[in-house]
Parts: sequence; structure tokens; C-alpha cells
Amino acid sequence: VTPEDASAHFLGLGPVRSVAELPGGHIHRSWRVDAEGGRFVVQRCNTTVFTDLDAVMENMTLVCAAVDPSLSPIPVHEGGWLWRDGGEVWRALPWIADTVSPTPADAEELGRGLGAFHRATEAIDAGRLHITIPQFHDPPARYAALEKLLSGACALAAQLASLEWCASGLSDLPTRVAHFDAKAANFLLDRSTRRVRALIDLDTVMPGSWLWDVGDLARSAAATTAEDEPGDFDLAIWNTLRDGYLSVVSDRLTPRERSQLAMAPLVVTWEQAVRFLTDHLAGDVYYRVDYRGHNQVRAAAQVALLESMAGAL
Ligand code: GN1
Ligand code: MG
Repeated sequence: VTPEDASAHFLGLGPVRSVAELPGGHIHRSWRVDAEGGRFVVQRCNTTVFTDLDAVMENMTLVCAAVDPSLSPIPVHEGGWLWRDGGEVWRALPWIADTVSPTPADAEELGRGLGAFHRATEAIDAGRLHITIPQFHDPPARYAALEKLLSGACALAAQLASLEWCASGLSDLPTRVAHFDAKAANFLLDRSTRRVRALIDLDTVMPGSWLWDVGDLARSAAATTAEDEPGDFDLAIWNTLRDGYLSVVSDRLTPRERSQLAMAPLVVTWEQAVRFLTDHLAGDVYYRVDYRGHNQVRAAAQVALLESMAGAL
């Protein structure tokens, strides 16, 4: 099935004029589709990672309705949000026009944007969300999965073991509606005002602590390099984004959430390194890679970032 074929099944797209693959995602494949009805994002969903995509779409539509209905998925002609053909599952999303990706100068606005997302989701009872990937943010469980694959010495695993104290962070926190993939690349800013226009990629919205999102934003926005290049943690950017976040949600946080806030970047980065290394050892079965060894390179970059963080925080 091509993106052109899939597009015909969604309401309002009409005949397709052009298609271009969008880079970036580690999970689904995405295309920008220019059709008679406008511009859209059409995705072929990863059915290995998400085994219940109907539940994913229910979560997504619930959150969109509360946060920003203009981000809601496009229905299929026959009803529902997914078009299935053979083993493939496709969906279409609105294109968010006139937006750009954030730069380090946008850290405070990213913090505010995450805070606004969290506030907006308070209208939803977290118990209504499906747990689409069990134990998604669960550092001890992620580490147990890594240990199962370890045979013999592994320098990266040893480094992670020496930082295992990170695994116990972010426990005993209130269960709320969390995004669970709030990296900087998932924020779109208005091109002219540079205000957050959208926090996209709602696949993983699940019941959990807000601090996973704060940590993921710090892991990505306060890193001096890309996710797969070793770099440092920029403490000034972290302070700025944390203050932006607190300026919006400070009155909503419990004392325990406040006291755990500075642990969040460490826990999420440790877990992310564990996940990349696990996938490398498993043979690249989860994340899309550009070459064999990419997941190991990603894991090493996350460990470098983590060591910089551990020195700074
Ligand atoms: C994956 O879909 P994408 O590429 O934004 C992953 C996240 C990781 C992230 C690392 C469902 O997100 O958990 O933090 O890569 N999503 C899933 O960049 O596992
Ligand atoms: Mg994602």
C-alpha cells in the first residue's frame, strides 16, 4: 500500500497531488500529503510496538478534545480513525501549518508549553486512558529486560549499572494524564510568535507522572547535541525550562512532585539509554535505525549526557 492509496480512505483528503516522507520518527513511517482537500500527515503505524491501535486512537482523541480539537485525527470514510489493509494500519492527521521546531533559545516557552498541556489534561480522569504499552516508563523493568540480553562484559551496561540509583527515581508520584514522549522535537512553535502551537505525537498518552514529561523535555532540549551524538547537559537551559514549566503548573504540583523534579532528567535519560542498548542487543527490533550499531551509538550518547547531568544536577 502506498500513502497515495491510503489517503483515498480518509474523509476530505480527495485526490492526492504530492507526497513526501517526513524524517525523524523512530516508530511509525510518516508522509506529508498534499491533496485537493489540503495538507495532511499520513502515517503507516507500527503494529509491533502498538499492538492495540484502537486503544491508542481512543486515548488520542480523548486528549485532543481536551487540549486542542484542531489536532484531532481524520476519520475514515467507513467510520473510525484507522484504515486497515492486509496487515497494515494507516491513519491521517491534520497538518499544523506555519510552525517550526524549537531551538535552545525557546527553552522557557517549551517549559510553559508542557505546563499548559498538563493543565489542559487535568479535565480528563487518567483512569479513562488505556495503558497501551504496559510498564512504558519503568526503569527497573527496562533494566531487567536489558540484563536478560547481557552475555559477557558490556562497557555501556557497566556504566549504566554504576548509575543504577537513577532507576529508583520518580516513584510514589500522583497518577495524572501524561504525554510520555515529550521530547523537544514533538513541540511545534508558531513560526512568527514562537509560542508553542502544539505538542504532537499523542501515541503514548497514558496514566502516569507528569515528571516523565519534564525529564524527557530536559533530556532533549537541554542536550547540546542530537540524540545520537555524545554531548553535555546545559544546566542553564534546564533551569530556564524548569522555571517556564513551574510558572504554569507550580500551584498544581504536590510537595513530592516538586522535590523530585530535579531527578526527572536523570531517570528518563538513564531509562532511555537502557532502552537503546536493549534494542541493540535484541537486534534492532524496536526502534528504526539508520545502520547496524545505531542503537548502541544512541545508548552511548545518552550515557555521556547522563554523566554530564549527574555532575551538574
Ligand atoms: C520513540 O515515536 P518517537 O520516535 O517520537 C519512543 C520514545 C522514545 C523516543 C526517543 C512508542 O519516540 O519512547 O523516548 O523514541 N516511542 C515509543 O527519541 O517507544
Ligand atoms: Mg512517539
